[in-house]
Amino acid sequence: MSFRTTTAIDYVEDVAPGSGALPPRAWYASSDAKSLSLNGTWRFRLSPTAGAEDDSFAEPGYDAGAWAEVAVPGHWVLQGHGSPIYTNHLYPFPVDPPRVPTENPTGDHVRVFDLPDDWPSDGGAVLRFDGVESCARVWLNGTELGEFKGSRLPHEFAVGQLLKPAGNVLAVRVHQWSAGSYLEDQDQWWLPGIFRDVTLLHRPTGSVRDFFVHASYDHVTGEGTLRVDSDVEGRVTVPALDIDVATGESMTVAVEPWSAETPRLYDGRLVTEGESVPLRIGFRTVVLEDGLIKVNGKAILFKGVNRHEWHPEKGRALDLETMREDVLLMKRHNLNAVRTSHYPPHPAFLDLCDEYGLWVIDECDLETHGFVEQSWRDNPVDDERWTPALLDRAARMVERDKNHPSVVFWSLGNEAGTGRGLTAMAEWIHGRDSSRLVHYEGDWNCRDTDVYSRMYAFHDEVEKIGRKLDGGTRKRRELPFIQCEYGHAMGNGPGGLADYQKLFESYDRLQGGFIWEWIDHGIKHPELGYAYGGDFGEELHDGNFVCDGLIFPDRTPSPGLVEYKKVIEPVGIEGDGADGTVRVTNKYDFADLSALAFEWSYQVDGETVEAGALSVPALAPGESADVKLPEPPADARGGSETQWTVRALLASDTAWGPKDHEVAWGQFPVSARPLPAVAATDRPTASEELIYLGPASFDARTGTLKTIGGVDVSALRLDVWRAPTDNDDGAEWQTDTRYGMLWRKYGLHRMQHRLDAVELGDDALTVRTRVAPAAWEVGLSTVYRWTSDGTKLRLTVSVAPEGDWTVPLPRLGIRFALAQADRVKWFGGGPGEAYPDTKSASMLGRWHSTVDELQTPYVRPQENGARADVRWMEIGGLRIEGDPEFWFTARRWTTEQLDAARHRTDLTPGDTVWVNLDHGQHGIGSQSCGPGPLPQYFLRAEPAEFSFVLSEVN
Ligand code: IPT
Repeated sequence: MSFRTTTAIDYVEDVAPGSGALPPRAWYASSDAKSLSLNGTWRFRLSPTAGAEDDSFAEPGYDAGAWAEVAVPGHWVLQGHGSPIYTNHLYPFPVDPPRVPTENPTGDHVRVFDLPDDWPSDGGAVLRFDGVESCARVWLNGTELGEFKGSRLPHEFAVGQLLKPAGNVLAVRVHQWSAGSYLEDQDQWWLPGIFRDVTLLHRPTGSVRDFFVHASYDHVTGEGTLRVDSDVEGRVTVPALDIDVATGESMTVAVEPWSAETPRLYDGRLVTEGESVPLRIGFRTVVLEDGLIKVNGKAILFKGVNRHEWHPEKGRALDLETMREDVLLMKRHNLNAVRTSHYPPHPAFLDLCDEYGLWVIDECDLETHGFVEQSWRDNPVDDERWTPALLDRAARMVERDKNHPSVVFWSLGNEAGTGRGLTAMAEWIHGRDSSRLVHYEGDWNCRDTDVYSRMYAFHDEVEKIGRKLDGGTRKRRELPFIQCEYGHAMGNGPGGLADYQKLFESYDRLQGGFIWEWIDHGIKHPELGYAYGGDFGEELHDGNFVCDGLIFPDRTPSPGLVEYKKVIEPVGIEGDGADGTVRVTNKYDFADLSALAFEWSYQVDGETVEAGALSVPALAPGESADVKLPEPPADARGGSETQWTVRALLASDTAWGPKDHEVAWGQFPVSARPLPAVAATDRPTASEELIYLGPASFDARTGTLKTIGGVDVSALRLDVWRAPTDNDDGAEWQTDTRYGMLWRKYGLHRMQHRLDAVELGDDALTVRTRVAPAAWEVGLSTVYRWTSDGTKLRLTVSVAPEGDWTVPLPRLGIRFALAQADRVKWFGGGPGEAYPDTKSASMLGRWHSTVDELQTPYVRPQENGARADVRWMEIGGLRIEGDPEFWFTARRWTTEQLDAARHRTDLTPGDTVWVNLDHGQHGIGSQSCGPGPLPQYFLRAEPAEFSFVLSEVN
């Protein structure tokens, strides 16, 4: 017997978007119509299936007093009811569209509310949901209003006729899984709940319903044209422009245009018979012209990031201050663009983008990535039954967000393959809004789009595209190129950003890109620090692939953001120390340099001896000037390393940054560093147990260093291992070699040190060893040669690879343990972490820190915290000078412990400090989703020799 019953829950698996809701419209705040926020504490009951409970809870009089409580906006799984699930692209349920599992966590929500005393009795009212995941059915005072899907899109219901002055019962049934889930397969946590605002809006008679602000800019005449279309007639005023016109009528006046760099907004008003609505108007024109994306007549360069909405405790329920924090952090780090991956954000975020100035690619709430596993068979975007749902989603995005000047592109969605549904969306969007361009990455033929967009294309391919040698369809060949995702910021990295930026700045067709992604989606966890995939016992999960942001879950910038800020800085500062000039280039697209103040400083051995203001002309975009630096300070000591530093700072407070905030900088050497020299005048002597040389003692049997003066040093030896980064490990689908895996295979984490000889010579102690892994023929013949002038100790390490090395080395240097150390001082790159392909932001100078502060707390622990180009450092009573410069890391745990740790809390600091002094580090790359390190950043197993001069600090 086989049958299927038709039940009241069929809507859950219906491909239709829903029923009962009002048509979509612009999201705006009225100046005079009342509204009532229904955010707050709601009664909550969780059921295991969609039909476990009947709908009697929606009846007035139902007593939900014994139910639990949840905060709205919020996700119930982050409030103690059930658990979050993280998958990247795999559906966490069987793929059988549009069916969903019987086990379908369902949250019944009830809120009882009174109308405020001054709530008008005339007109109507609308109940608005800004976001509910993934499917909701709604009742007010026992009357069903309808049901909807489209988690990150607004839905409104007309409710005026149902409202009572007091005791209104709003009941919402939310299902975690629905047909809509098939359209929402974004790489993020699955988090059911009413996670955005719920608001009751009074709609006075004669109020505005929907309106469309058309505000274009003619860069030839300098005039803007404004027309506000409204489905309820009224007048439009903009006092600063003397505009007072009827809706539907155009007016052209001289204006200052809006751009992300100069976000000029004009306050205006739309007044209808029943309502007054504030407008914030930005005049700008976006076109595709000469194969380029142009705004106000100029080609723009995106320096962008993909932003998911994330808060470590609240998930995707963000408050305004968190959104503002994101925007301010972006502006302060020189970003100019956001792709709202992969759904329209909370609408207030777009207000902030208008206000502070960010180009926005507004992306529709659509992704069907899991169908890739079946070669896209049954993909909803190529199945006409789903097209109404796709068009509904497109309309809800466009109508909601159409009045934001910051939005320059509509994106159809992400990773959904190709299909007729996408084409239908693009056609509808182009028809509805011809003032913006359409983006979608998934179709490399660009059938429906106005830009050729790719993700994670390697540098060489990007260059080929820049040179227009990539072929492709005729249409594609005429389109500009962006990387909607690149620079995968998972863990330590991404590397290679500067190399991308060089390409973007060299070829007109390349109009920049968007780093993946803004923030680590770690969930605050009492035992783990931050939880990631698998930490909630998920049956399927993708681990820490969800922690791949430029900022940590608590919004502290990670080194990747600091690097990106430097790479995309809007002012080029290149100097020539020898002739004392600096070439300043304005890399903005619209702004001149008048908002910036320039400053020069002169460093001797990393210490600033003199500084002053540098007068730089207010260069127009694209212009350069050679500016003469002052005479170098007369008292600059001879025989030292000297350099210039030139910085561009905010000349005064701006909306997003204080006066003196650093925007860009450059450094250039004047005289080179004298290398440390130690005369080998001391002769090693031996007792039964110890060998003595200068200030040091060694174990007589093994030749291992024991003390330098009063400082105990132990376990000093060659080290090639680093705790693999996410980028070292690479993603399993990567086709090119993943060295993190091979390093482990070849045993670089378990190298054995064979002692071959301890030789006491006239002027040196020489220790000969062979460092090699069990099971393999490869090895590193390693000689430690110690000399001294009686006060200082010099170690020269010579390394000669043996056998057939097919992998680069993770690192090459020495490591040792200090029984005690805390404060660290150095002259070299800083203040933050750097690796060969992530060191643009490493500034040469004198820095200090503590061992604890040197650590970069990646959510999944891994190699971190190296400082680059170090001339000398002091730690634990030792002074170490490098010949040549070196890298260092220092930690209160071993590399092996770091490697074994899965969460921050697995690392327990000990007193012993492990110091690595490296001659080389392998590049970082972006192979967790993208290219590995470029060849020039490889640390190849090659013969090497490097020295350190060690002495006790007095
Ligand atoms: C790409 C996705 O668009 C994005 O959502 C995210 O998953 C990112 O990768 C990796 O973190 S898809 C990529 C696997 C080609």
